[in-house]
Amino acid sequence: MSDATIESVLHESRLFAPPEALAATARIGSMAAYQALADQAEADPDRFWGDQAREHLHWFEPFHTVLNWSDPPFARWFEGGTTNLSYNCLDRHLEGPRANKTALIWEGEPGDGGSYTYRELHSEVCKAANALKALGISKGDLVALYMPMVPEAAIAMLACARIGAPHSVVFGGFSAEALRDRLIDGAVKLVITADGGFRKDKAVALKPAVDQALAEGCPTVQQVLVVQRTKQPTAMEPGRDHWWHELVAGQSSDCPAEPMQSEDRLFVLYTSGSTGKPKGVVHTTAGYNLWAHLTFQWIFDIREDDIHWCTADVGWITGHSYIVYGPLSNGATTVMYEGAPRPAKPGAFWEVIEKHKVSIFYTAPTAIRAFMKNGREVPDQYNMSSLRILGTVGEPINPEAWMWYRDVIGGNRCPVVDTWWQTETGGVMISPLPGATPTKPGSATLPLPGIAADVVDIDGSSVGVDEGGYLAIRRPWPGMLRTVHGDPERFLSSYWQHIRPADGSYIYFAGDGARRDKDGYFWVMGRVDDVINVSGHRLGTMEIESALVSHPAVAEAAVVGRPDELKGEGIVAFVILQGDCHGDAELVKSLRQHVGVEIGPIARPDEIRFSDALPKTRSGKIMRRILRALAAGEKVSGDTSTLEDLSVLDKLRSEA
Ligand code: 7RM
Repeated sequence: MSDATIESVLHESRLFAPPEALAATARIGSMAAYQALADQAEADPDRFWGDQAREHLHWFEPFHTVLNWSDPPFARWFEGGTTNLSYNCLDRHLEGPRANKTALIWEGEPGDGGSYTYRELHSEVCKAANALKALGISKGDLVALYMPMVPEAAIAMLACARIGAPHSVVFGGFSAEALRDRLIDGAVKLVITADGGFRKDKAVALKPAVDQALAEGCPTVQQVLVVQRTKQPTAMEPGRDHWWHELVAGQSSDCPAEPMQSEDRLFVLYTSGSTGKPKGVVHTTAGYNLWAHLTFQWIFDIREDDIHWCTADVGWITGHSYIVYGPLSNGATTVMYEGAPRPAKPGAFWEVIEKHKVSIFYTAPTAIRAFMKNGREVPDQYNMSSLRILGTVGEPINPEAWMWYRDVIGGNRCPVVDTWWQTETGGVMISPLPGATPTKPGSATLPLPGIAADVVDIDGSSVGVDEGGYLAIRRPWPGMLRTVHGDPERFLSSYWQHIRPADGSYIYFAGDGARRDKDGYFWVMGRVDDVINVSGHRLGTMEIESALVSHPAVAEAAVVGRPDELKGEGIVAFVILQGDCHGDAELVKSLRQHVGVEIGPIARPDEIRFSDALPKTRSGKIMRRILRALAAGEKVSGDTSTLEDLSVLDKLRSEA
């Protein structure tokens, strides 16, 4: 048993019941209520999902079929219906008192900021949508966003959805190279960016990366729309580049939402897998909207006066679903913060909570571990009595961090919801319901109603209590990805061909390992494929290897994760150099920088070890298991009989 397993077994006996006051008022306020909903979904999924879709979304035209699963695993949900995500997030709130309710609170890093009511946000989105049309963007055209955390990011996403132009948000921390890959793969027509953003009290430029990506050849990109954020000097190419404040301000604030087919493409979001370049995960209109809406409502038990703050970046799925679409679809108030805690301001987050009276706070375990390290003296200086629910996402949370979060941030009053999900699932899949589910520190607890999650073996049979296996989903759900952009084969091989049931049915393979305890609670153990999770950011080892190998000094590279107290996982690269190259500190620096340029700073290896051989099987496959053990400083155990050259092991050991 690993330390982590021992730790979680010890914590299994600790149960935290939902606060009575919350259970009394929550939408789902008891385990019986949860079970009733889950049973209903299980007994008649079509009826369950159909009812939910009719209740929670506005339809221009009603759907005639809940789920078309005639060509599995390619699902079609709510066929025949037309709806619009931007309408559901804005227009439908304008009729009653919500029109003047705050929709978005924005807090800029330097201390500037502002807010938008639903009416104001609607008007800004309409103007931006008309600006997109003026730039020649129409239904079906892919628009990329490469943005800092400013309101225009959310406005641009909603404007795209409004006119039926799918968006592809690229995290602003990715490099020009990574941006270019995504622009080319998606055949993007327009890029929306900003001059820069504020990061750790400095203005960081963004537009030059767009210029660089386009200079190296992105033939489909015709125009660039640039938000002025930092006011730093920015080169603009006449005819191609347009300032947002010049183009958008003059537009009409009347732009009816385009009725979209349920299965029309809503967005593409790239995420790392175990092979090749990142995959463009495709989500579609109605199913994604429903799942973001429902999960937000269930998991945070949202109330009219809540102030919700999710600390993710809009460049990740968490930002899509729980900063923008889930909250706005529910008519909630959502907070968007440009900054991060930084040495000069370790209390930055707590200040935002105090200032805006945040009631729901959703962040990542890696952030919590960093706060723990600073000590409770920092958060203790702030009044955070407005908080009522705490959430975590992105990676397994160790019970210590969970307990600290509940105690120090939540004052032992607030339920902690540990939410397991993925870019591919569109919304949360396994999570406590704050008014119903007793929680155990470190467990994401139980699947949401309608989600047939299980832990299975390679044949798809459920494994026994406390036995490890693959985390899998047995039935389709509305928020599931529909395909991988431009590569349906990869969609099949990545998610549907790993687990092979004898009856030929399709089971979704999440890429994570997990176990269920005697109460049916899920304990997610982390990835079982070649994906590493650094501070909640998903990175493919192969992507980093390709980046390293593209450096002239590198002949071969193998990358693995190793446990890291703060980041969850750190990156270790084993590198074989070209004949005449010498592995010194200078080269380490240059290789790290090179990876930063190829992918982005988050992908830079923490450690680079030079070697003259890698442990390989006789068929030439790198034995990552061995490298992982070496990287973690553990003894290499298990079967090494397939190793081609045993002496490699000794060399790697002595060099470490
Ligand atoms: C939302 C998001 C997905 C991967 C996933 C897991 C890991 C996410 C949890 C978690 C344990 C959690 N999307 N993961 N949440 N592991 N407990 N609550 O993170 O596509 O970027 O990453 O993240 O490995 O497969 S993602």
